[in-house]
Parts: sequence; C-alpha cells; structure tokens
Amino acid sequence: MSNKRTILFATGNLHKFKEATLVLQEYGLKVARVDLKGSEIQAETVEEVAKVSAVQVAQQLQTQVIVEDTGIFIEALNGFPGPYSSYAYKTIGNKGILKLLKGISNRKAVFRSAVSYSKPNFSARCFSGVALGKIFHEERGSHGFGYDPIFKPFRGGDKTFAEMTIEDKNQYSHRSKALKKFAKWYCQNYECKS
Ligand code: ITT
Repeated sequence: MSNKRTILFATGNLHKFKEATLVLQEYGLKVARVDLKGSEIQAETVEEVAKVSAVQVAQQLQTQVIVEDTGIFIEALNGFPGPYSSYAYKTIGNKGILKLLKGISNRKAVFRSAVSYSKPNFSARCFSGVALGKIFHEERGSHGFGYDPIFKPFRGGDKTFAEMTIEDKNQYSHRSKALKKFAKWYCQNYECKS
C-alpha cells in the first residue's frame, strides 16, 4: 500500500472515523486517525469550519489530511442548531431538541457534512454532502452517536440512523456522500486503486 493511499483523518470522534474507513476503503484508500482538529472557528457553514481546520492541521503536521464538520439544521427552528450542533448536543442533547419540537408538526431536518482536504502549502478542497430527513418523536436505536437516535432519513425505510448498522447509515448519510465526492476527486488527482 503506497503512502499516497493513506490519508490522515483529524477527528476526536471514533464513530466518524469508522464510518469514513468503510467508505474510503471502497476506493482503495486507507485512513489513519489523529486526535486533533485545529481551532474550530465559529462560522455559518460547515464548509468554512472544515476548510480552516484542514489547512491548520496539514500545516501543523506537514502531511495531507482530511477534516470533516457536520451540523444538523432543523427547519421549524430556523436552522438551529446548525453551526451550534456540538454545543447544543453537549448542553440540551437529544431530549432538549425533542422538547423544543414538542407540538410542532414540521419535523424536517437536514444533516450537512463538509469534508475538507489539505496538505502543506496548499489551500483546501471541500466536498459537501447532505441527508434529508425528519426528527422523530423519541429517541430510537442504539447504534451511531450524537443526533442519530432522533434522525430518520427520508430514504432508508422507517429507521433512525441509530437503528442502522454503519454500512446502512453509510448508504444514506451526509458524511458518506461528502467522503465519496472527496474520494473520487482524490483518485482522479493521485494514484488510487492498483
Ligand atoms: P470532531 O472531532 O471531528 O470535530 P465532533 O463529534 O465534535 O467530532 P462535529 O463537530 O462535526 O463532530 O459534530 C457536531 C455535532 O453533531 C456533535 O455533537 C456530533 O455528535 C453531531 N454529529 C456529527 N455527525 C453526526 C452524525 O453522523 N450523526 C449524528 N450526530 C452527528
């Protein structure tokens, strides 16, 4: 396996890392994890956050990296928590989100993911993916992480992400869509499959 096919994924989140490993291996790419994400700036879009972070980490480690940032945007809450998804999860959690939506019939929500690639002295390339769905009325399932127990993608039967295996979630998720776009771009520009 050549070095070009091993990409460092800067994330503190082991679930994300597992999901990414499975997606990228389909393209002959190997991923290693580094528990580092640069300074997470507060920005309106996941793309901005991922880009700034990828450039910083690549410069710091002097190697090629990817960084991924996700937010969940709930229509009836005017996009909240969006860029504040991490903070909202730590503070009010899924139960708090369900309380905010109590009695509200519009449950539409979207997960937005941005995967950003950078290497030393290179700006960044960013790839986006979305999963459209709705916020369920209660927490369901024990797989996954974060908002997975309350999010039902429109595609994927009647299951929340937390009721799916990683392989199933990867068929529909925001992150896998962004990662696939990245992998296609990377393989066009660098040596990939043997
Ligand atoms: P990093 O180290 O990669 O930053 P993180 O868990 O902090 O990992 P994000 O900032 O991208 O990841 O995520 C913002 C919040 O959204 C956080 O609370 C996550 O648990 C949650 N989240 C991210 N991706 C998710 C997914 O696929 N399913 C459910 N929740 C997710």
